[in-house]
Amino acid sequence: MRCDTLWTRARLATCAGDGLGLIEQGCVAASDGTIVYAGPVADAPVLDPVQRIDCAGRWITPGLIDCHTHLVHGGDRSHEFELRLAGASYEEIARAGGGIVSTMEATRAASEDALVASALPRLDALIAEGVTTVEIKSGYGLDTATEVRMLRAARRLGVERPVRVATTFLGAHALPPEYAGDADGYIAMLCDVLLSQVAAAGLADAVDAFCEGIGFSLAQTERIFRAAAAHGLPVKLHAEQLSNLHGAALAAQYAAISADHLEYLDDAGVAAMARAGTVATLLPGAYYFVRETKLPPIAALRAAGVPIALATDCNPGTSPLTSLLLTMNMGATLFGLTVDECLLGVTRNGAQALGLADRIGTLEAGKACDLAIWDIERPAELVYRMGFNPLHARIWSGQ
Ligand code: DI6
Ligand code: FE
Repeated sequence: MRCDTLWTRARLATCAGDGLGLIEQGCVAASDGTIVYAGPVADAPVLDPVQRIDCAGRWITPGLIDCHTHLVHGGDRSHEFELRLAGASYEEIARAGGGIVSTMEATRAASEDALVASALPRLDALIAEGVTTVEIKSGYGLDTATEVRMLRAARRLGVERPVRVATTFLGAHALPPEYAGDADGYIAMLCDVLLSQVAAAGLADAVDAFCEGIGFSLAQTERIFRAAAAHGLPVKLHAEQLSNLHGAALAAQYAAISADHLEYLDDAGVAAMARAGTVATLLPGAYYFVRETKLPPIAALRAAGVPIALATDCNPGTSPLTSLLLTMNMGATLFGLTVDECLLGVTRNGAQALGLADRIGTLEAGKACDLAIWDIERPAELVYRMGFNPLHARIWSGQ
């Protein structure tokens, strides 16, 4: 079989089938950016590659997937970090006009070029650790012009760098000051005006909302979900992060691809997610940064067979984190996830959380050739180390 590139003498964590799908003597072959073979050398068809790359026993995993970020935004919130160090809580700061609304002001003041320029170093940090797909949400504009500008900036990041960008419309992230006291009016504007514009311009791959006491109610979230469905867009949800509003169960009812955070998720929510095939995206960076103490119900999620994804939640308020490797370490250390769960959380299950399970997330024929090649002896090292990057090479779409 003729192919563009053959990576030989590799050890593979295919992340397909059971567990990590480990193969000691493996190879990967790709043509036109797509994997044509990934598996044991012994079972490989006769391959006639244009280019042959000797991996000298290094490990290959699927390119990593960060399935929940707020990478595009203006400004930072290091000042609020200092206030929190002095004892203020995240919710107190939010209610006092800080929080998401302060980032909204900085984002509204930034041009599209400025948004791209400020996001690039964060994106580059992720890429440097083998990330090949990143989800990016809007939600710091909270008006038509800025939400659209954020999504355009997110799309442009996928042109400026060799990375796949999945965009998510998060207009329902916080109530902008213009709509103070009229959350329903804001939701109506999102559903009737802004979402139509975003959908018509092809700027969003999914729709998200912040269902929370300091965010939007269950009823308001449901209106967003209905509008998303009318535009044929899949939904996901920030649910049960600070309290239990039963958002995950509502999301499951709307066949959400993921429900995210989930510290306060209850058994009924777990069962609803299991029935709907909704991925649980856990965000240990936010848990750590706001010093949350309530753990997501890991044992119940496992028992119900809910797929678990892990992501950075990179955002200026609750998770200024740009390392998916450290996220895995936190998933293991703070949440008690196994090495296999952490690695599947940033590969196969991350892909499912984006509705992209048919294209990325595993090393299998037919998937995009997104690879991370690591200087490690065992896959567990990717989860075990803190602040160390063993990436040897990163391949995106075969390049
Ligand atoms: N939950 C979060 O942790 C972030 N957004 C959300 O809905 C926080 C965003 C911020 O504080 O800027
Ligand atoms: Fe988030």
